[in-house]
Parts: sequence; C-alpha cells; structure tokens
Amino acid sequence: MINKRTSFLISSFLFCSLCNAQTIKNQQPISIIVNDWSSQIVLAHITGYILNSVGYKTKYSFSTINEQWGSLSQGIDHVQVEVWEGTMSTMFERVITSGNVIDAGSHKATTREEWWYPSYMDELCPDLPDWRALNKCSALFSNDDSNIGRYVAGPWEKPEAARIRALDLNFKIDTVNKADDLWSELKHAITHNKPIVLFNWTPNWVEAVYEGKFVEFPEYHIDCEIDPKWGINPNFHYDCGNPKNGFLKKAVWAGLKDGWPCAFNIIKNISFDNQIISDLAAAVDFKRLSYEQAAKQWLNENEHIWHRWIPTTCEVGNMP
Ligand code: TMO
Repeated sequence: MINKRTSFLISSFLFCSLCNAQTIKNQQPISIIVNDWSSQIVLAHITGYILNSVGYKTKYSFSTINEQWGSLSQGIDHVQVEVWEGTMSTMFERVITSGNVIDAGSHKATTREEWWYPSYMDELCPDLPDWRALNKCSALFSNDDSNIGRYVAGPWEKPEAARIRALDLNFKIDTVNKADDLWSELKHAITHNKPIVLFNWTPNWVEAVYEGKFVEFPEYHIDCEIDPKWGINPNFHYDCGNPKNGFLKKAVWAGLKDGWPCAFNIIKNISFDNQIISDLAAAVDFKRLSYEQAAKQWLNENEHIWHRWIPTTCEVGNMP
C-alpha cells in the first residue's frame, strides 16, 4: 500500500526530475548528529535551521563520537558538522575510504585538543608550558598526599595513558563523565587559585573567558602513533602531543548527495571560523543560553554570512 507521504515523495521526485530548480525537496527528515559538547550541538542546530529555511525537514540524533560512524555509514544518520582531527581522524579516514561517508569539506577553523592550565600556574610552575615542567611540579597537581599529579581527562577516548607512559609522566588520569564536569572542575580551581591541568580544546568557550595555555609536548607527527622508534622514547608510541592546527571537517552519509542534493551543497558551503565557534560555545557554557537559543540568535544576527551558503538553485523560505 502506498501511503500519502510515500506518494508525495514519489510525485515530488518525478516532478523534480522534470525541473531544474529544486523547489520541491525530499521531505524525508535529514538526521543531524548531536554529540556531547556545546559548539557541536549549536552548529548542528544552526545547520538544521538553515536546512529548514529552504524547505527540508530535519531531526537530531544523539550519538557518541565512537558510535556515530556506524549510523553515518548506514544512512541512519546523515550529517556530522564537527569532525575534529584530534579525536576523530582515524575513524573518519576509515569511513571515507569505505565510500559510505563523504568528506563535505573543512571549516575555516583550525583546532587543537590538549592538556591545558590556567595562566596563574605559570608562576607556581615557571617552566610551563614545556611538558618537562609537569614532572617537576607533579606534587602541586596532586589531589592527595602523594607527589603524583592529577590530570582531568574528558569523556572522549584519547591516548592519554599511552602518552603518560611514553613520556614517563608522574601523573594519574581522572576521567570525567561529561563536558560540564570538566568546566565545574575548572571553575572551582580558578575560583580558589588551585593548580589544575585538564583536557581542553580550541575553539572553545574557555578561551573567551579565561587566560591559560596548552602544555607543549613534543611536536605531533603521524609516525609518533605508528612507529615506537620515533621520538624520545624508542620503546613506545605517543611520545608526542596532539596535532596543532588540526582540521575541523563536515561529514555526510554518501546517500545525502543524490537524495537531498541541495542540502548536500549547503553543507559543503558551511564554514565557521575559530572566533564564531568560541563565541557560540561561550553563549551556552558561560552565558547559559540553550543550544537552540544560541543557534537562533546567531542566525538572526548573521544572515549576511549564512545566506551566502545557500546556492541560488536552492529556494530560500522563511525561518522556522
Ligand atoms: C572533540 N572535542 C572537541 C570534544 O575534543
């Protein structure tokens, strides 16, 4: 039996195969992946509202960064707007090679994910940001009677344990469950001028509000991950930091290109820079707007930016 919706879809496809302009669009909702940190969630909503404004239906689908590649490869989800080199490049390259996912281009922003400390630590531990200072000051960073420093890690899988081993750091890892727990640790430490070193990244809200620095580990090189002989420790991988100037990409399910061509072209054109992403994260994590409010406010104030991302063949309707 063909229901109303299916027949509408079929007729709209037939109609559109006869016309050039994509005035009638595939009405199956585009599923946009939502992860668990603020800028990604706001960018996902901005992308959704832009697609709505030209007549597409959208839905949001929560996924961890590990689980998202399966649903994106199978077309269960369709769009990921923040692919970070530091946490996702290995899986990203794998699904691109499989052909099930398409690289929809880079944002203007460059990224870095790394150990970070507030700048009052420069006085307490003067050799920072050089990584060798960490062991000289490990007792400062301790949260018990030992001289073992405490590194507060985020809930995203990173080779922190391998780095601690390869660089012989006198540190233990405390992994939090969610991004907000990182920020409450950070705010608490800053309020009390207490030593802290934690996982952070840029662009993020932290740089819009606090002064601080990334720890400078030995410069990243791909061989550091695959050849133990590379670097200062000949026996272990990961005797280096994370990439600096990492990419920030968009990725889409391969079927989006033919199923929702106008959406595909819009997503390819979408590009955020570091400043905008940092401001959007601060709107949520510091100014306490909701993700939707932050997205709508940005869209209202920046039509001159996002209207340019919509190809002239895609009709512009009203905002939802
Ligand atoms: C992927 N992340 C920005 C949380 O490091």
